[in-house]
Formats: sequence, C-alpha cells, structure tokens
Amino acid sequence: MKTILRGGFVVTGRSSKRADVLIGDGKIERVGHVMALAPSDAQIVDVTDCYLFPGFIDAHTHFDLDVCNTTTADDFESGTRAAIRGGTTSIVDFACPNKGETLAHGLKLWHEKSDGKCWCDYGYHMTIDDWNDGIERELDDMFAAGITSFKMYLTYPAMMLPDEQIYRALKALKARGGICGFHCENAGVIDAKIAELKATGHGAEVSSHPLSRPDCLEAEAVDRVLRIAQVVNTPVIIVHTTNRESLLAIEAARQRGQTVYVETCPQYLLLDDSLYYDPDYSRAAGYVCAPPLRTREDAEALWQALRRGDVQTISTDHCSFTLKQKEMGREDFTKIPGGLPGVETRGELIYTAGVAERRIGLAVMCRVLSENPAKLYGLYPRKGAIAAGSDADIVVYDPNVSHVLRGAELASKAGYTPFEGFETSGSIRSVYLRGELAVDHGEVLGKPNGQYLARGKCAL
Ligand code: DUC
Ligand code: ZN
Repeated sequence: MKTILRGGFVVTGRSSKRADVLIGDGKIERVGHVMALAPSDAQIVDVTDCYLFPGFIDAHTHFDLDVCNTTTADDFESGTRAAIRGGTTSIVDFACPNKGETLAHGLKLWHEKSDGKCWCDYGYHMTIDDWNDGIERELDDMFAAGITSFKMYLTYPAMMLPDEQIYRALKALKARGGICGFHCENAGVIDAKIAELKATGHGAEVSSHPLSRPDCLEAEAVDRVLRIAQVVNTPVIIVHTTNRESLLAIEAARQRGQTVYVETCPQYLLLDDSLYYDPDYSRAAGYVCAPPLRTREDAEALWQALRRGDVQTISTDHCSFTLKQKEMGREDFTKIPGGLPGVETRGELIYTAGVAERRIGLAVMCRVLSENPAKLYGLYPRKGAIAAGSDADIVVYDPNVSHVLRGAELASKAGYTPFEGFETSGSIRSVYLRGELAVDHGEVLGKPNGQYLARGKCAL
C-alpha cells in the first residue's frame, strides 16, 4: 500500500516548502501536490505543520566496542533502537580490528556484531590502526565490500599510527578514491600531562581529564594531519572537532587550497568543561569523552562555523557507558571509560539549540544531519534527500510538542543522558525507514529491519 504524508514542510539542504510526499515500495515516488494522483487505497497521514527531514545519518557511532577493559553499554541492537527513536535512519559505525589483525577480520567481526540486530540501516568505516603491505592489499577488498571511508588515530597507543604510516596510508587511500577521518590529539604530551597530574596529587579528580588534553594540542594534531594531507594532496575529514584553535588550523589549510571536511558533535556545541568540576564524581565522570568538552567560547566558534558552512556534519561519537561503568575511574581519572551516549538525542538537540534558538536555519540542519553525511560517505541520493527515487527515510518533526529529556526514558542502555533535564523545542513525532513506520510517538515498532549499506565514494 502507498502512503501519503500530507500537509508538512519538506526540508532540503536549500529550503523548506509545503509539499505532500507519496511513498511506495520503500521509496519516495513523488514530492509536491500529489493528492490528485493519489491511488484510492493510499493511506493518508496528516502531518500538517510538521517538518519532514530526510532521515538523519549518524556517521560516528561506536556500538559493541571494547574500551578500557569494558564494553560499551549499547550494542547494535540497543544502539540502533536508540538511533531510530532519535530520527537516525542510517548509522556508520567504526569497524575496529586490533593491531596485528587483518581488515577482513575486523569486517567479519563487525558483521557478526550487527547483522540481523539493527533497527536502522548501517554501514562501517574501517579503522586503520596498523600499516603494512598486507593491509594495503586488503584495501581493494574493503572498497568491494562498500567501505570507502577509513579512520586513523593520532592518539591512543593501541590504535595510533606514526606520521610515516599515516602518509603511506593516505597515499594508498587516495589512489583508490577513499577518504579518511582523523582523531586529532597529541598522544605524547597527553601522557606527560597525565604523569604530572598524578604526581601532584590530582589523579583522582575528573577535572584532570580536560587538563590533560588541551585544546591547542588538538589543534596541533589537526595541523599535523592537514600538513601530511597537503603533501599527499588529498581531502581529509577532521572528526569530532571541539574548539576554535582547531577551526583556525582548518581555515589555514583551506586558505592553502586544501579540501577539509569537518565534523562536530552536539556535546561540543551545547556543553562545556565546567561540568568536569561537579563535586559529585558520578555526574562529572558522565561527561568524560575524548577530546573533552571545551569552553563556551569554543562552542560559540563551532556554531559560527556551522552558520558559515565551515562545518559539514554533526555526528554524535555515541560511545555509551553506564554510570556504574564510569565508576572504574573513581580513583584514577585515566581509567574512566571515555565516551558519551548521544545517538538518540541529536535531532531534537540541534533543532532546539540550533533552529529554534536561531543559531542555524532548517536548511543547515538538514545539510549537517542528512544531506552532507550522505554525500560525504557515498550514500547520496539514496539517503539524505526527500526526492523521487530516494529511500523513504523520513523524520516527521513536530515543532509544537516539546518535552524534557530524561535518561531513564531513553532506549540507550547508558541509563543516563548528558542532557538530562534539557527542554526540547518540538519533538520527533514519527520516523519512516524505507517507507515503513518505524517509530510512532517514541514507540519503536516492528522488528530490527536494518539493511547493510554498501557505500559508494565521497561526493561532497
Ligand atoms: N572518544 C571517546 O570519548 N570515546 C570513544 C572513542 C573516542 O575517540
Ligand atoms: Zn569516535
């Protein structure tokens, strides 16, 4: 049976206009005045005065990941359930083989973790945490499997690569038309700062976490990667960008003529590092992530960059741990498992703090949550657009029904949200995944029906 969403405002990366949407066979058949053409058996859904966004894409999640001798609270089942409740109809998670393992092993493991369990569509980036001839040869198999984007780390001893290997890997990816995201922090100085903080009696303070990972050293790593990319002459992505200094390094690279794609996350736009000074350990530890939260001024610089179009995507870096898991670091801040839940709340947070508070418009929201990630990660126009021929992944956003975010009411197994008590402007009324009603007023319907996304190459 066909469905018509009637009376809403269809949002695109350029504008929003009142239009009906005709859905059939999982695809969008037509956008515009479709009532005259409506088949008599079409189901008509009244979405008057709601915004219709292309299903959100979260291109930065970590589900079922082992970190710090524990495993994330959310696996692919609960993580994608949370995702779809929050309007995210596609996620791209990071497959992560250990050093010494093959990429094929990492890919097989991620399929085992996710196949048959996902409530939304899903794909993987491949983490490159080792570099040798064998891994280089495997890259062709990755592209054949629909993995066209990769990630490298400049920090975390278990995953980081030296500059020489980053250079070689970037050249090999460029030759194949691949793109790479970088986690930018300076590993050496972080280690030295940690040793200093512990030696001076600050090892059990959560506030030592941001002090050990300064913004300027994130910017240093951003600049280093961009200089390597300059020599290779290839575009790169800076993931989870947190601060003004990093934006300046990115701007300088763009002035040199480089193409740099920038991702940030809601926590860096809405929260700040004063939260680490909460005398309640549990509350403070709940905000520990890397890179850490920064200052209000940094958040403002990110909003301005979003407005200028200098930030292309907002993903979440969803990497959830319960507050019980965060207890692991009560005596030693370096043992707090790093990461925040966020996959479920991104759309409402960005609508509220961005659109409703007039920091950005609907079109920018559509670009950074849907259209740009689809283009950047080779999913467009199947995903990221409400247009004839695209998958009927649609978020129906009601700007007039607000609510208060409560961790206990969310689907994520984290059991808390860093945005506890946040009052939203509007809310997600329903979500369609390939034409099927997947979420209705917060209730997730049906069964896990997510499909693996073999992705094409970057087209942004
Ligand atoms: N940062 C986190 O906080 N968690 C997981 C990975 C990362 O880069
Ligand atoms: Zn991450």
